[in-house]
Amino acid sequence: MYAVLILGTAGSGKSTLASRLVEWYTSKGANAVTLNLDPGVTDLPYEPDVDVREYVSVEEIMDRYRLGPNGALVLASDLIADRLEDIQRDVDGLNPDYLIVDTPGQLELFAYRASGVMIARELRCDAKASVFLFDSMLVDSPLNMLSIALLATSIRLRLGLAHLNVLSKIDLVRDRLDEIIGYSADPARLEYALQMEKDSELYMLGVSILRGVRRYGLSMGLLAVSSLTYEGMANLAAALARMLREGEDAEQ
Ligand SMILES: Nc1nc2c(ncn2[C@@H]2O[C@H](COP(=O)(O)OP(=O)(O)O)[C@@H](O)[C@H]2O)c(=O)[nH]1
Ligand SMILES: [Mg+2]
Repeated sequence: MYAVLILGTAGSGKSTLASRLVEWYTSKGANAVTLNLDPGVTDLPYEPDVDVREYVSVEEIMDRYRLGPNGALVLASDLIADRLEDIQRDVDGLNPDYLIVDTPGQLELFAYRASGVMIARELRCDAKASVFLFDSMLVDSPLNMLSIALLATSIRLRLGLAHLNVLSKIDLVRDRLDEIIGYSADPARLEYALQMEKDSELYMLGVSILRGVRRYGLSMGLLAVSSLTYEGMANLAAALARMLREGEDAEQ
């Protein structure tokens, strides 16, 4: 079994892409299943095959620990780490070729607390990879592009997984797509664009960060994908296949 964790800021398109990837693999004849790790989600664009909400209920936690919704969500996210064996048993019972892991809407509740690292390290499978979504709608300036690249790099540092950077919702940014992809493919171009930044302190900060992340954070550029039009899905699947096969070879 290969596991693919979908990560990104709230609303970046994680759940939608998770369901599209499962459709993609299923259409190729593979057994692909979804794992929902968001204990607080109320409407998912797919029916999860394995669901953390069966084990962790935000409402119950609010009652039992007398917490408000935010506190309960934090605790619920932490409690996922204790239910990993249950999740693993459910997943193994389905015997999938691909497990697509949809992570919580609030990235920090997963990636920067116990459950993210636990899933990244302990989930048993042949190889794992993470996909980090750059929300096209948030990449509206060179500095914002850089700040999301920094976040992606931070997540990579935190989870330590093979990592793919993906530009999501490209159907919404047709007119800026070449520019955004150009920045990701050629950090020198991004650095040049940063020079247009009026605030010199931000510019200096931006350039120092860019030099730090360009080697690893943006080294492979951005894969452009739309879950609405399915553009880029074949490229994404191919890049994942390469990465997962390499990961599998490294495990053996
Ligand atoms: N136009 C467009 N909208 C998208 C795409 N992917 C997701 N969305 C929309 O973006 C919103 C957030 O998506 P969702 O998958 O729930 O994001 P999540 O919070 O990261 O799981 C929803 O309204 C989706 O319909 C896409 O590729 N194109
Ligand atoms: Mg979601």
